[in-house]
Amino acid sequence: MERTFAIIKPDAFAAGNAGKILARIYAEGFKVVGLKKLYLSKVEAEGFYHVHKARPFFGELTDFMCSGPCIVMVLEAPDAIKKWRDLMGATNPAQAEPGTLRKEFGSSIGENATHGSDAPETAAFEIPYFFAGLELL
Ligand code: FUP
Repeated sequence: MERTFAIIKPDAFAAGNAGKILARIYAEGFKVVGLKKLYLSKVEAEGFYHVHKARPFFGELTDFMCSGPCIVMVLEAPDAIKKWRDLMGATNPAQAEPGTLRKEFGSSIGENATHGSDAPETAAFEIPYFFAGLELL
């Protein structure tokens, strides 16, 4: 079993798509180990995306992530990191495969509906950024 960190981003939450995305998560066989709604501050969004600090889109990205509430989750499944990345699809919804969440619910490379850890080291930072061990029993 593996755990990954996932977000239903503010665009998808505001559009009322959280329920549909959760239904896909369950249908694909993930166990939802942790889940909560948050309204990130700018500082919290900047800390989460610190690896992108030098990128030109950092300001826009962090503004977007604190533009409204989101849902943060820990998902568990065999090969969960890759399985969730595959279900999300490409970063840019225009390049995402049909049937993927970003294709269905994303509207641009910035407002792309979902986030997922891209590697075990990333998940190891992202999960405890949002969840205490006691919230993941
Ligand atoms: P991903 O792992 O698919 O979420 O993609 P990245 O880690 O490359 O990027 C993180 C987030 O930055 C994306 F979800 C959206 C945003 N981004 C942009 O806004 N513009 C870009 O050119 C690339 C990424």
